[in-house]
Amino acid sequence: MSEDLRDLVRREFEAAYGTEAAGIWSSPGRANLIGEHTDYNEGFVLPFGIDRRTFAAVGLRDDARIRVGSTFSDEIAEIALAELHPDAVSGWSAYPLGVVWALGRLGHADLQAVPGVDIMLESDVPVGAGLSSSAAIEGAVAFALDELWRLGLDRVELARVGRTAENDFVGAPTGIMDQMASLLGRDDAAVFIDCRTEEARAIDLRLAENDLTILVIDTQVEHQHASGGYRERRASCEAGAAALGVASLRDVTLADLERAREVLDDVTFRRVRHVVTENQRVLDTVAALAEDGPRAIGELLDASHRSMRDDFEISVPELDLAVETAQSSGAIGARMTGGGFGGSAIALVPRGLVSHVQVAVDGAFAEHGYAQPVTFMVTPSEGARRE
Ligand code: GAF
Repeated sequence: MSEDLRDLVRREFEAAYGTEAAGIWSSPGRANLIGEHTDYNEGFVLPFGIDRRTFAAVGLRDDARIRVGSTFSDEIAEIALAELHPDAVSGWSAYPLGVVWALGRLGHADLQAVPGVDIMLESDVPVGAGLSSSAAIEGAVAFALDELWRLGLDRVELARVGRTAENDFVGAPTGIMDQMASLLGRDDAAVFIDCRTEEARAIDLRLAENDLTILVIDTQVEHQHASGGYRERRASCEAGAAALGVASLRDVTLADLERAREVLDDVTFRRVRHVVTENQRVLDTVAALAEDGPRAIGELLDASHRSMRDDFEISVPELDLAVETAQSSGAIGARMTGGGFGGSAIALVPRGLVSHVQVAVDGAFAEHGYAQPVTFMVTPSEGARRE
C-alpha cells in the first residue's frame, strides 16, 4: 500500500501545484506497547512506529508563502510564513503548519529568511484511532523541512518541534512520546524513552521469531487530546506532584505510595498510583523482553490495562470489551493504547490465533450492540525517512 501512496502523493502534488516535488518524506503512526500517561510526568514509555505512514511531497517556492494540501480535505491552506500564528489556523492543517511555526519558535529556522514551501500529504494512518496520525504528519513535515532548509537537526530535536507544534499551535497538552516514536522507530523494535532526559534506545521485540504479532483493535470510538479528559488527567498528575512536594511524578516511588494515600484525596491518589506503577511496568517489560522475550510480557500488558481502567479511568466499555475478548480468545496480553477515551487496543497474539481473536472480538462487539471494530496487524517499523 505504501508504494501506491508514494506515487499518489507525487501525482497529487503535481496536480495541485503544477510543478514537481523536490522529494517525498514519510513518518509512521505509533502504537504504545506500554507506558501510558507517563510521558508528561517525566516517566518511561515503550512505543513503536507502525507500518502505516504519512507521506509528504514537498517542494521549495521562490517566495515566502506556504501551501498545504492533503487527502484529509479538498481545501489547500495557504498563508505567508510571517503570518503563521496559532490563532490564524484551525483544522487538520494546524499540524503541518504548526511544525513550520515551531521551527521558527524554537529558533531553528528564521521564518523571515527561509524560502516558502508547498506540501502535499497522504496517509494510511487511521485518524482518531489513537495511533497518532498527528505525530506522523509532524514527523514527515519536520524531517522534510530539516533537509530542504538545511537545518541539521537530530531526530530528538525534530520530535521536540512536533511536540511544540502540538502543545502551542494545535493546543493539545500532550507529552513527547508520539513524536519520539514516529521519528525514532526501528524495524521489529520498540523505543524505550526516558521522558525526563529524552534519551531513547531501541529494544528488540523479536515478534516474528517468537511466532507472535500485534493486533490493533480500533474500537471506532473517536478520541481527542485537545479536550476534556486528557487535559484533566494531566492536571490531576500535576496537582498530585505538587501535593507530594515533588517536581513531577517521576520522583514518586512505589514505596512512597503509602504516604501518598494519606496525603492525597482518593481520586488524585489513584491517578498517581497509575503513573507510579506504570513506570515500573515499563521497566519490567524492558527487562522481561531482554531476559525472556515477548512471550513473557503478557501479564504486564494486562496489568497496565487494569490500571488505566480502574485507577486512571481513561478506558471506555468498548476498549474493555476488546481487551477482555482478546485475552480470553488466545492473546498473550492486551491493553488499550494511547491517550484513551476511545481509540484502539493492542493485543499480543500468537500468529496462528489471529483470525480466532478477530472473529471473537467482532462477535463480542455485535453482541453488545457496538459498531463493528476494525482489526489489523501492525509491524514495528522504521521512523521518519526520505523515500
Ligand atoms: C497521547 C499523547 F499525545 C502522548 O503524549 C501520551 O501522553 C499518550 O496520549 C498517553 O500515554 O498519545
